[in-house]
Amino acid sequence: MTPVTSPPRGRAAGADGPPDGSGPGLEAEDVQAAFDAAVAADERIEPRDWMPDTYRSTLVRQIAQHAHSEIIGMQPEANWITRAPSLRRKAILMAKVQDEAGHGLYLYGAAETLGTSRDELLDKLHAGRQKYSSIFNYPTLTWADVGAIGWLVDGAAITNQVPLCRCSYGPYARAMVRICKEESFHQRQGYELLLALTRGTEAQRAMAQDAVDRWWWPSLMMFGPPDDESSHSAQSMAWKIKRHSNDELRQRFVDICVPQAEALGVTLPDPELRWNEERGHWDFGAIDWQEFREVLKGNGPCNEQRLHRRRTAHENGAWVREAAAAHAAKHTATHATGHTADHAADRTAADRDDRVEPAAAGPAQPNTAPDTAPDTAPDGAGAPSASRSTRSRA
Ligand code: FAQ
Repeated sequence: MTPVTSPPRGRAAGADGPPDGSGPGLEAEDVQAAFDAAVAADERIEPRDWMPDTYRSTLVRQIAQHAHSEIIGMQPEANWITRAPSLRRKAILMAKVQDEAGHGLYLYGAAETLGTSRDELLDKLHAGRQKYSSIFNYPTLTWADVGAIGWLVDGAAITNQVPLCRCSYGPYARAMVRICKEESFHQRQGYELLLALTRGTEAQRAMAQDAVDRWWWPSLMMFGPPDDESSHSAQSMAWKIKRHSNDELRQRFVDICVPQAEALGVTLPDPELRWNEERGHWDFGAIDWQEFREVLKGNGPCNEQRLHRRRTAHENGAWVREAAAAHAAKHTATHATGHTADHAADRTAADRDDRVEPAAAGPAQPNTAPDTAPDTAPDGAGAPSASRSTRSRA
C-alpha cells in the first residue's frame, strides 16, 4: 500500500486518536473547522478525513440510491436483449447492460469507503427501505424503448451526474468520472438507434414517437422533486455534494433535448414547450408530481416486478458469492502460509495501483480514476482542485 505522506484532515500529525478526530490531537471545533475550510476551498474529503455524521449519512443515502438505480436499471433494457433486431444491436445492448452492473459496483465500493457494507445496502434495497430511481418502474414495451432510454434516461443521468464528478467526497467524484464517460456512449447509442427508426418505415417512425411520448415525462422526474419540495438540496449543495438544484438540472436537460428531438424528427409530448427569449430557456408544461409520488410509494407500473426480480436474482446468486468467498479465503491462506515469488510480484503490482488509502473501517477504494479528471469533466465548470499532497491539513 502506498504510504500516506500527509496525515488525514482532522487528525494531528502523529496522533493516535480515533479517525473521528476526537483523539489526542484536535478538539471537535477544530475538525469541524478543517472540514468546512476544505469544502469551502473545493478540496476533496477523503475516507479517512473527519466528516460530520450527517454528511456521511447523506452520502450513504445518495450513493446507495444511485447504486441501486444502476443495478435495477439493468432490468428494463435486459428485457430486449433476446429480441434485439440484429447481432450488432444485441452486442451493443449487452455491453450497455453490463456497464450498468459495473456502475453499481463502483458506487457500492464508494459507499463502502464510508463504513457501510454492500450486503447491508442490498438488504435495505430488498426490504424496500432504500429507494432507487423512479424511472426504472416503467415498462419497456417495444424495441424503440431501448433507444428512448439511451437518449432520454441516460441523457438525464449524464446531465445530473457530470456535476457529481466535482462532488466534495473523493471516492464518489472519482467513480462518477468513469460512469459519465460510459453514460455518454450509452446516450449516443440510444440517439443513433432512434435515428435509425425515424429514418425507417412509417411503422418504425410511429414506434419511435410512441416510445418518446412514454419516456419524456418520467425522464424529467428523474431530477427529483421541484426545488421548493426538495428536502435535501440546500444542505447537499452547501456541502458541495450536489452542485446544482433539481430544477436547474431539469431545465438544462430540456434545453439540450429540444433541438435533439428536432434533429431526430420526433415531437416532445408537451404542447406548452416554447422558447422564452427573456429567460434564454425553453418553457415547459407542468409535471405530474402526483404520479411521481405514487411511483415512489411503490405504486408505479413495475415497482413490484422490479424488486421481486432483484430479490430472486440475489437469492439465485448466493452460490456465486459463497464460491467467491471460499476462493478468497483460500487465497488468503496461501498468502499466510508462504509467499511464492509470483504472489509477491502480484502484490507489488497491486500496491503500485492503490493510489488512495482506503477508509480506516472500510474496504479498498472502488477505482483508481485520476483525482484530476473530475475537473476536466464535460460540463467544463470545474476549477482545479488541490491535490492530496499539496493541501494544508489540520
Ligand atoms: N426517484 O431532497 P431530494 C441512471 C427522493 S442512474 C426516486 O431532491 P436529493 C443510470 C430522494 O431520494 C439514476 N426517488 O433528494 C442508468 C429523497 O428521498 P429520501 C439515478 C427520488 O437526494 C441509465 C426525496 O425524493 N441517479 O439513470 C427521485 O437531494 C439507464 C426528496 O428528494 C442518481 O441517483 C427519483 N427520481 O436529490 C442506469 C444520481 N428524486 O432519500 C440504467 C445521484 C428524488 O429522503 C439504465 N442522485 N427522490 O427518502 C442525485 O443526484 C440525487 O439523489 C437526486 C435527488 C437528484 C436523484
